[in-house]
Amino acid sequence: MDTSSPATIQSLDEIILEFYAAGVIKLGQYKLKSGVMSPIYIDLRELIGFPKLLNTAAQLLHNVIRQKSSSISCDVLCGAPYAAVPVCTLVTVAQNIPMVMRRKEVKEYGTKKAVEGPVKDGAKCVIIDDVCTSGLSIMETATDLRKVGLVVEHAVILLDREAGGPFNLQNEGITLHSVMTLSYVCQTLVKSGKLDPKMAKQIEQFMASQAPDPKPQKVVNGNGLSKTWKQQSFSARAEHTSNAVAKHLFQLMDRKKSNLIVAADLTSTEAILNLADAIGPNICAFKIHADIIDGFSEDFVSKLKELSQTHRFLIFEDRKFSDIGSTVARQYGGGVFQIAHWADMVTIQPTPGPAVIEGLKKGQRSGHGIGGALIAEMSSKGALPNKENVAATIQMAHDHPEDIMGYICQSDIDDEPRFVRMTPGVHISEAGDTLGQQYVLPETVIENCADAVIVGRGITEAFKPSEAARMYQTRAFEAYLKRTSQ
Ligand code: S5P
Repeated sequence: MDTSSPATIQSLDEIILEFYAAGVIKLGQYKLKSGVMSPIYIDLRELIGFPKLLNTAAQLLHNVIRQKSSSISCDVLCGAPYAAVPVCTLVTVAQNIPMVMRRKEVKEYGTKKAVEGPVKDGAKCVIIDDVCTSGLSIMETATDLRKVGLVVEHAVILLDREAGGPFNLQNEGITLHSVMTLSYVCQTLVKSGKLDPKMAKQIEQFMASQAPDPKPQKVVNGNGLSKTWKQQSFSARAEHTSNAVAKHLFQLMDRKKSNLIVAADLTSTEAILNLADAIGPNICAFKIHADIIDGFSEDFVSKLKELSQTHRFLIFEDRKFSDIGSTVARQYGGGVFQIAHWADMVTIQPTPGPAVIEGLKKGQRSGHGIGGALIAEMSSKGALPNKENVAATIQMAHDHPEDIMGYICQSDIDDEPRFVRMTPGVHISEAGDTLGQQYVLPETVIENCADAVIVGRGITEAFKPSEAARMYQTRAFEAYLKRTSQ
């Protein structure tokens, strides 16, 4: 948010109050695109009734592009349809930069173009939008712009609703720049007496339920001693990590009250998408094996990504990368699956040594690092136990904190709070399968070594998967709460 000088803060406050008076900022109960009811609504379409305010909004956006000109290179602008088109037109005039228009509905006649205007292959296009919630609308626009050859790396918006938009977009290679945040708008309205503090609290709670909250927590016991990683809350540990994926996952687990990762080891795209939609609200991450899916396609990926944004879960590809750097760079960044384009997290076998991480970095396509989960210990019967290998795996994680977000493990292997521990081989029946899988109860693994449980057939083969997911979610999260209260 751009509040770099007191003069800017002052004028921004005044502008917010003018927006409020004009009905651009509304308080009440409004349905968002996601279907969620929100106690506050920002509707930039109202601005066209107030030319002076429309111009002010354009100037605010223009200032962000100008101030960040060293990082935002821009050959052409695109206002996200349709609310941002008028304001974008004013920015193109102020900046003297051409503009393209994206059509939401492609015409059945004429040129049938989805993007109108001066489209040059490789030209850098900056998206202008009013508000960002999860980033879905900006992504839809970016997808169409990219299809015609434009390069989209930045989006500039008026208001960030702080519901994970910047993270989701970074994941797609787009950096989001906002003029103001929803919390700042609320603070300004409370300060000026326009918003009742009780209502502000309600909005704050609504936002907390929607978005990650990076509030730091002190990490000491009542006796002043440092807490072990197991005693610390997810939100406190989010503060200890510089890894964007680990941070996001810790915050998501805290907000969604879910430390359940589902292993969706199904082979039909339809079954996988149905499962993701049914249990999306109960999970923090959705793990797949792309190479067992029949008919894996770009369309499947885009549907899964849409569900991940609607239900707020991360996509986890269990590829278990295990080769020399140059090979994994290709396996990750290209080939049939194009994993780097859609996976928030991937599993990595440490056996090739640090070269495997360097290779993945080379194949990287997103802006938030590879989200690597190092396989430290496996759940299968007879898995090769080797103390030295585990120690070397921990060292690899410590040497690459920007790219390694956590471990797949079966025991308490490390004291460092910044990594997310994920444990598979979890089921409410501890019988195991006929091919070497061994199971432990969710409570046991959370108490012993895990932050998140990975559950596959316990959910996918349940009579009612959504009920099973709810049950695993409750049991795993309650075990985490019990552990952190000790
Ligand atoms: O050690 C491991 C590591 C992994 S990632 N043991 C595992 O079982 N996994 C994965 O977790 C495995 O590939 C599968 O996708 C999931 C466990 O599935 P379930 O049906 O046995 O719960």
